[in-house]
Amino acid sequence: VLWGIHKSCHGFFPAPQHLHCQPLSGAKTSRWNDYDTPKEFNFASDVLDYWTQMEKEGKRGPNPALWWVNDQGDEVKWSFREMTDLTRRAANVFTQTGGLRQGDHLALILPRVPEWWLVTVGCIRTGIVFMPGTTLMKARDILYRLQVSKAKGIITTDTLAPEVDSVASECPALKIKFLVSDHSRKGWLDFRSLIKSASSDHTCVKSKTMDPMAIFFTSGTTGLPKMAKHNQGLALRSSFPSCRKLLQLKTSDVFWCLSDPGWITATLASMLEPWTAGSTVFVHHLPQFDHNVIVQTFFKYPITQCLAAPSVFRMILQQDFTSLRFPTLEHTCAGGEALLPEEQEQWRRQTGVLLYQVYGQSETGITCGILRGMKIKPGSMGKAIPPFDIQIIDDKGNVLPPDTEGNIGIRIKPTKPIGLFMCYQDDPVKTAEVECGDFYNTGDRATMDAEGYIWFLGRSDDVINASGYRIGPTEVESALAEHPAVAESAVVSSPDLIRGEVVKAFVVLTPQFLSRDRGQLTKELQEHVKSVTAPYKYPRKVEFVPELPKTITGKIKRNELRKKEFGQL
Ligand code: BCO
Repeated sequence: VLWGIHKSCHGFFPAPQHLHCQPLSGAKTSRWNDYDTPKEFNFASDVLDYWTQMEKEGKRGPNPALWWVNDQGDEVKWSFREMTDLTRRAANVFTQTGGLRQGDHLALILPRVPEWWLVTVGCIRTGIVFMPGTTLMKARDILYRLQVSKAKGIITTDTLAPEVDSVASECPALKIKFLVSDHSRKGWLDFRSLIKSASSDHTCVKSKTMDPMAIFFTSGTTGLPKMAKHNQGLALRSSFPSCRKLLQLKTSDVFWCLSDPGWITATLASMLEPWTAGSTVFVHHLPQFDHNVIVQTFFKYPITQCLAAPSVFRMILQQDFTSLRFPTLEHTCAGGEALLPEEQEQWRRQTGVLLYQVYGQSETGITCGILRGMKIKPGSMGKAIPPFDIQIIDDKGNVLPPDTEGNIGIRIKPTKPIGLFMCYQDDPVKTAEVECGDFYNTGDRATMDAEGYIWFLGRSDDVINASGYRIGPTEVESALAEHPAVAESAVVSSPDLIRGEVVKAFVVLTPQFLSRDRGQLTKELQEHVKSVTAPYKYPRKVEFVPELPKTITGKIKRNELRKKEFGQL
């Protein structure tokens, strides 16, 4: 440890009631309350540069803004000052070298490398809309995203560059490709060397709070992923006192979020939330999940807070570690899928740290949770976090009484809360479909008790939530359809002890494959899906059936298959 991280260390903010961030520009002395919506807001200039100024004035401790490590013993520690310098350079690389402009779309497909933070903030500085995606994607996933978003630029590593090159000719809007690598590649601009030579002189755009900032791809029941577009307000929400009460971060905190950088959780918890509080963002490269590495990391580094999918905690708890008493860990949160009360209790027993639940979607960010210090009701995902007004609604948007099952709805009328997605890009029909009376209908089922605690029950549609990944059945079915053995298939959710749910495919075989060994065919189909689309979507369970249950109009009754999986039929 090169610098002090101690539980006694005080943050910059003197007391919880002052947990707010004052913008450098604009209303210098006013604090943003839970409902404020300033006309202009930019995370880079209003938050990141604020902390740079605090560092310069000696008002922030020596902790880095970003602390990145990998398994080879490499470390990167950047202060806020360095972040400001480097992200200004990134902004210049995008606009001056890349020719990108405010409002252009940039596909961001990077693993957990320090450049991810330069790209995101560089985009925010210029108003370029970044679109994070997981590096598990294959050429067809990338092609779809580039085409549907009309992305002008892409930034990725040399692992994925050949996949991009294999489809680039089908993406007429794509003008510029940036490579994050130590090697060069024909047709690609070398981001690392451009950053070194770029000027750090850059004026941040004066973005309006309602200007677009990012697009997250989210899986739906029908068709391919939708583009949930967020404005700069997503970042502003992190500075609301209510949102800050969720984690009560201090400048001395070292926050580790294990989400893949392709998901909204990473944008929120690996960047916006901790930096709003002036905390340290901790990152382990972690190219593949490894519970041993995670546990060692908690012992080795002074991490004080952590957010991960419940599957991560579950996978750690299922191992036989001699001790999980981490020296500096104070607070842990789980989100992205359901968490069982037994798991919360087991985590508390073994680590001595409480495990809090948070809930959100790509469309919403974190909307509900157990605020730090709030009473935990095991199994509940907590209460609505202002400015969100969450109610349990019926299919017409009527608010249901306590303890009644319904859809989780977020009030959007008369005022749409800041932080909620703007729309599904270029898809007014799907945007309208999720509006239900005065509410945005999340599609998640739950009940709310008399104290406002929400209890998650499941999806109202066919979307599968496997270890925190939301997977649309159509994506998997269309990948399966490409294999000659598959006449047709139906993909549904199936219960799983570790991942909560997994993808299960019911497959009707083509006549020429009927005599083939089923075990071998299962492996072949799984490998096939892994090879044509992001591997987290592959069916971990496969069942061969003579036919699929269908409605009179020929629509597959996935609901029937799912209920059978969960033992309800
Ligand atoms: O199980 P198999 O070995 O057959 O296949 C696995 C992996 O091995 C493979 N894979 C993973 N990384 C790879 C790779 N193959 C090649 N190259 C790589 N780099 O892919 C298969 C599927 O992986 P998986 O992710 O389902 O399982 P894995 O690797 O055991 O990881 C487990 C988890 C829990 C770490 C992972 O599933 C995970 O990170 N889940 C959380 C997702 C998440 O962050 N969701 C949040 C979404 S945003 C949201 O909910 C809004 C909240 C505000």
